[in-house]
Amino acid sequence: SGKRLRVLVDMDGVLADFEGGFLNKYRARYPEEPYISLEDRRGFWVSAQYGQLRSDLCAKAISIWESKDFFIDLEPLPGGVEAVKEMAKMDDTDVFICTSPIKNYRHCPHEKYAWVEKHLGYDFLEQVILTRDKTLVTGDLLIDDKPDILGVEPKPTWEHILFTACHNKHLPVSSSQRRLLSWSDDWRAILDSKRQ
Ligand code: DGP
Repeated sequence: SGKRLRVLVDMDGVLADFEGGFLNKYRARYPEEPYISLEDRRGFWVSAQYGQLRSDLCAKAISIWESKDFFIDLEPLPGGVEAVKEMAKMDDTDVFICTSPIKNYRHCPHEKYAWVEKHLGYDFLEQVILTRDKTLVTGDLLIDDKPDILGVEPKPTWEHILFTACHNKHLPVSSSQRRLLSWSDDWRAILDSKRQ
């Protein structure tokens, strides 16, 4: 038995359905405006693709996730909450939720904690890391749907596992990068591959 394994799990797009929640609320609020189906999503930044569709739609997109109740209302992605709970019970394993809040802090940080309490329980609040720079957090694995995770630390300790999402599924994965296709994929094997 070696040292403990530390797993960092992203929230939006990995545990919480940011893309689905965004599209539903955008279409409800702006029923007459064009939208981008999840099938047609490309690129991590939702506002960038809406801005390409029509320049004023960038601000309309942003208005959705800056609204009260956007983050707390996000549905869990299939199997994510169950996987994180199972991981946390494994021997020699520490799980943290590592998530970047939006800079408009009126609702987002509060609702991210509330979401974790609602879906994972009060005690899991101990495991929450809010940071805009994930390269500063040490861990063995970072499961995240963002293709490029950059920050001030050029050599982060974690291996980034790219979690498949509507916006990244067409991207060629660099030979060195591993993917988790969904929570039905073999996340246990990925954890085991990092154990000493
Ligand atoms: P993370 O998944 O932890 O890297 O957090 C990124 C956050 O940014 C998440 O809440 C999704 C959100 N997001 C998605 N698209 C955009 C965008 O175009 N602009 C901004 N400001 N945030 C976005």
